[in-house]
Amino acid sequence: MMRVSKIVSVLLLPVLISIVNDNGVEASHKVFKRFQSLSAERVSPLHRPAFHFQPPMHWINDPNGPMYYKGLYHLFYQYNPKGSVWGNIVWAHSVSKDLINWEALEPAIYPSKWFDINGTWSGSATVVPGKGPVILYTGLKKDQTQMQNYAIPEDPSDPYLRKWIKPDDNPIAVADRTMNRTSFRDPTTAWFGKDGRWRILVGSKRKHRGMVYLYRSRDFRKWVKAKHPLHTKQDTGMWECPDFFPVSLTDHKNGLDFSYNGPNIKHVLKVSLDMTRFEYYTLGKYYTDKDRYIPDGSSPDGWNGLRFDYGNFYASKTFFDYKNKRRILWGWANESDTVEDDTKKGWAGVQLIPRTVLLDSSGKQLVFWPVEELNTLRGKKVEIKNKKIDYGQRFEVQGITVAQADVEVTFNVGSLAMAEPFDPKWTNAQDLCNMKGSTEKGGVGPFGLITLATPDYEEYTPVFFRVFKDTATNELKVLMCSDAKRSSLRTDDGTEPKDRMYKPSFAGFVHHVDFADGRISLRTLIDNSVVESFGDKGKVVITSRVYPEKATTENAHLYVFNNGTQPVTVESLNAWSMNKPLEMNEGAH
Ligand code: DQQ
Repeated sequence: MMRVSKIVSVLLLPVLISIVNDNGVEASHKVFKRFQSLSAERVSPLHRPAFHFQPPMHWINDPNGPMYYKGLYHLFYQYNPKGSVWGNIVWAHSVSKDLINWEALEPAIYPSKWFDINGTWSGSATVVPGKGPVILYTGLKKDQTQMQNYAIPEDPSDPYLRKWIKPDDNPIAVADRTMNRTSFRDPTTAWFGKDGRWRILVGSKRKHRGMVYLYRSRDFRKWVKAKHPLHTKQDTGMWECPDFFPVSLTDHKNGLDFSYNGPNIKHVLKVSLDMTRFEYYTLGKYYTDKDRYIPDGSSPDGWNGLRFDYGNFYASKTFFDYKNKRRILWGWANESDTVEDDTKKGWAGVQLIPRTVLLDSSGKQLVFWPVEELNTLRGKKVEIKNKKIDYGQRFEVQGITVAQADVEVTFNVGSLAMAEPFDPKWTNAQDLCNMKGSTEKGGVGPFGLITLATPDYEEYTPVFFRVFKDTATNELKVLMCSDAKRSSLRTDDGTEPKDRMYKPSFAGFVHHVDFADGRISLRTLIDNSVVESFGDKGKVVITSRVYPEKATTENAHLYVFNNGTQPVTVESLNAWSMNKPLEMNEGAH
């Protein structure tokens, strides 16, 4: 409870204040009316990512309705065609053959009917056998009531799915009197039950209790709310963008379709918490006969739960890639600079690199990894082998474009005997990272990468591990940090906290590290203002958004460091300059 109140007071107050916007409607984004339709005059290249997905200009948020259909990957996303803050939201639409090179099409869904005239918000796609794709999305009517609608392609034989129709029997789900009509949104992809009925979840809350309502349908048109929500949790607030899917306990290579219901599986329920702007997930058992989901208790069901990403990552959504039998996760990273910066830049928001999702061999958490297609963008390579780093030492990685790079390192810590004692009071990884940082001397660690740095550390974003040992249980506690505290010389120049650049010390505990022969790995994708890191083969992922003033493009440096007394060896480091996708950012919206 300590933690919740702390989050609420320090971090969330501005968010909470903005939850009720000037219409008195509960929305999930800060509303800056003044900037909403201020079209960008120019698009600033400074800090603009090169290989992450972005439209040519303006604001983006949630990924919507990702799917694979007739040889193409489709990505829709919440987009403001008129400005670089949230507002005027449409479903922009892009397609790709490889998840890396994208072609922009016309927006697929935009406000046009009484049931969505005030907003076409997030949703999902389902490829219905024999019928083709169906999109379910949230529409807002004039009085801001949120309702669920469906849209179908005008021509399902067109792999591009350019035109979408909203049939007249919409909406398919409206809030009844027991429900909160302005907190009822973001339908999931549907799954098919053995009883011949489709099922979806819709996010909501009642008072402070977050929940996902379950709906069932035989024909994908008439949907009936189940008597009980699939799952609820007190004091978690609005559950946005739920996602619910199976993972295999035995197959650690392939993903499973949403409807898969064989033996040896667990289910994942992920929700995006509007109050904290973080997501969490639980693993659990889905009882199909009763349509109940019970988390298995291996991680907290609430604020302190496991996360897909411990950094700037929200409103994520997975889909099943029928072509390669993978489950792929898309997530949105907002900017961490100010609203004024975004209107000046002319753009805001990126989609992070799509990640495969699998159950870890421990069965207690998920693991994530950038889709292998990303490797096609790798250019010039540098390789370093067996380099020992003593306490207080660092070495520089040179010869590649370090502000736009993919870096894979395997560290060997040798002995763990020097691990610092862990204080059981340190329950919050982010607080611990903020307290210890990357410079305070440790035992085993801190060691890792220093990205987007100036040589004198005026600016730097370190990504690192620090190993502790709980002396009571002998258990190792491995902290992973991506610390933006010193990422930019830009001080908090706003007059009010809400205008300040956000420079958090994001962190997570890496569970179930086996330190095989002392090894632990780190992969970091650096893309000008994105630092996206995968620790211990994807057990903890952290994304930071950073805006250095000096450590930009060719003035940026990359180092490997160790500030622990235990020497650490870089067994191997492979780093590549990353090319820009050929077809990124083309086409008009
Ligand atoms: N963004 C959408 C909502 C969703 C929120 C509106 C999450 O549907 O709840 O743009 O970022």
